[in-house]
Amino acid sequence: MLEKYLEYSAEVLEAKKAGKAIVALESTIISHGMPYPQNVETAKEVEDIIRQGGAIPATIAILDGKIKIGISDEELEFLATSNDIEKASRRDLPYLIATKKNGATTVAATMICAELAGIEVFVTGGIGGVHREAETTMDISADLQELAKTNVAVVCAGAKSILDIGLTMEYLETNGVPVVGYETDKLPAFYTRSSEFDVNFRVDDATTAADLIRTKWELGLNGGVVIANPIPEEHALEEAFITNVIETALKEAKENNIAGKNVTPFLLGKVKELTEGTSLTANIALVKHNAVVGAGIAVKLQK
Ligand code: PSU
Ligand code: MN
Repeated sequence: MLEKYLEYSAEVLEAKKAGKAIVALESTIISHGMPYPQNVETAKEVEDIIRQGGAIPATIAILDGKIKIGISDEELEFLATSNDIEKASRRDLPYLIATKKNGATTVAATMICAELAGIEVFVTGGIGGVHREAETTMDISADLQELAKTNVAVVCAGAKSILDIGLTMEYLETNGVPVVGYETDKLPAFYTRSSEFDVNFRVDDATTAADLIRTKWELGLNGGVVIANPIPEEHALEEAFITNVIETALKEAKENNIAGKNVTPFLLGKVKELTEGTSLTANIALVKHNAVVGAGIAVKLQK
């Protein structure tokens, strides 16, 4: 029944049969997160890092209404250059699939598709969360609800301070989602290695992370685990600089009455524009670092 919706790449299918570790990757970062050609280059490099780490990469996207688990070079190029790719979160999947459209999967949608494909680890840049002033806008990313119920571990560099990071942590706590610092006590804030918030738990190696994830699911405690891995020191941005940029982006979003699924892309686009490439370099570096850590955890989970 489900299988008719899924289409595996040859590499991923072979890995599944052989019982190899597989790591899911999202496509919003390709279609809406980075400019061309850096988006294609980064996606390929990240896939290679995962292979070097002993796992098989599965980039996930919706193409012609099929849930792609692993994509070809041509499909990657298409996702990276076409203007016709919807940002696809949980809500959008049924429509895009039923009407045979294209979609770049968010963290929430990638988690859903990864679970359908039996993939336990997912590597990305940053997760969505509770937006600032959510107490009046009610803007809370569907990523958080997905983390509450879908059994996929998400390796990321924390959450950007376009969000209310404190409220995001509260939401995750309410929903029983452990936020685990990878070699850190502080919650990373994407461009910076730390924030004013502590992680819930710290682990210093892939084995401990994998043990925690496996234990959660064996106990029947459904939902994700956030593995928060700080950006490498040499690529971290200066905190005052990025705070300033984010404040400006938030102000412009408000002035332009941006709402719904456009909020996050608008804010990310503004940050990109205002930082003239330094944020892109940082973004590429942190995703690659997350790939190293994610592959390591996936390999341990498979044992
Ligand atoms: N945060 C980032 N980079 C991103 C996103 C969030 O730092 O690319 C993307 C991810 O795909 C995430 C989505 O799942 O935005 C969240 O969108 P929303 O807030 O509309 O749920
Ligand atoms: Mn939102």
